[in-house]
Amino acid sequence: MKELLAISSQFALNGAPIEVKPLGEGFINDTYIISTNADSYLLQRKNKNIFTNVPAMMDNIEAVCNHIKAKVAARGGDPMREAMTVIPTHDGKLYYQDEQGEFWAVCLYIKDNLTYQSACTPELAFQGGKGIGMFQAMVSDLKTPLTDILPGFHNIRYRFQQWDAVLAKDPVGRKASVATEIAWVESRREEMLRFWSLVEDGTIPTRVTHNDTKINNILFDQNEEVLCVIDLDTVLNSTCLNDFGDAIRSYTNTGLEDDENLDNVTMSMPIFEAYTRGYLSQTSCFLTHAELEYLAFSAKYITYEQVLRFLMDYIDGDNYYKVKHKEHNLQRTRAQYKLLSSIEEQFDEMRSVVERVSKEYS
Ligand code: GN1
Ligand code: MG
Repeated sequence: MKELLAISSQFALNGAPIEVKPLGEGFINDTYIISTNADSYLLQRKNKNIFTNVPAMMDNIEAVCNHIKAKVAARGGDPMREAMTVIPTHDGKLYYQDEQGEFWAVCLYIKDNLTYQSACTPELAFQGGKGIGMFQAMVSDLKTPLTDILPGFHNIRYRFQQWDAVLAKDPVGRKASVATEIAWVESRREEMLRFWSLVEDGTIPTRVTHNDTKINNILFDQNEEVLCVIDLDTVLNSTCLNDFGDAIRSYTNTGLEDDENLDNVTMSMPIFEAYTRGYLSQTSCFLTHAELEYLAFSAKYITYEQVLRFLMDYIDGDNYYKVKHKEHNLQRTRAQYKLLSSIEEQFDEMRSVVERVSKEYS
């Protein structure tokens, strides 16, 4: 606590820090809430193994925040509540590096918000879709070039390079025990690469995107309407489809991301339809025909990618994601595969929903 208070006081807060408490359960960073007698702030230790260029990451975040603030102000909204605010250090840096070489960053805590771990109602899913749609629309004319701080993040060709290397090495001898799960990944390799080649050849455009659109990365207001999109660590140039697909992976799951009971896990069609409606209400004006054509497929793609990433980390000996027990990454793999199977079963209907809803907005 004393150390965290000392770190907090490096930043230009309104008032002196009184208390610092842990918050949330992110898989990557460590997050705390700082209280002063005037305001509250989020303090994060950025995971430097994953984010190898924190200064560039913070520049990306700052550029996106400022751009969104200007848009919110122009439409008469409250830029301090509807956009994130990065708090610099006293010497004007967007991060603080401590003596151990750890990187810390602070942003304003937006009070009176609601957050959810799952989309319990179609209304909430609609709001979430609207939130990411608005985010993409607002950043669509961002002129500041973003640094690619996570090369290949949602690029399956790159993920296969990592995958092939980890399997060849089999560093902790787990490979033989997960032959069934490895076959799930391998049997879909070509299908996923075919899709990604459309991004590589420009058929599907690249835009400024969020890249981590889980429901808990959106703040809702007291009326359960979208307030602000948070966790901008992964803002990158990628395809809008990845944002849509990752949201569907998170919102439509009737179980948990790591559910032990696979019977709990299915893709909920009413939630899919509501999210799609919210998302397209903001984006149908700029999405291309090719993007709409592959919107439903993106849910398959990102869920598949997540199966691969969890399984790869399991085989690699749990180096990337924080785990709560030895088999956690395998449990996550199986739950995400169950979700993928449910998406595959309902895929034709998902495509029809996208077609129907996009006509409503055209
Ligand atoms: C990670 O830490 P968190 O929950 O914001 C990950 C996402 C994964 C997600 C799985 C930088 O996000 O890509 O989809 O876990 N972020 C990074 O829940 O790898
Ligand atoms: Mg994140």
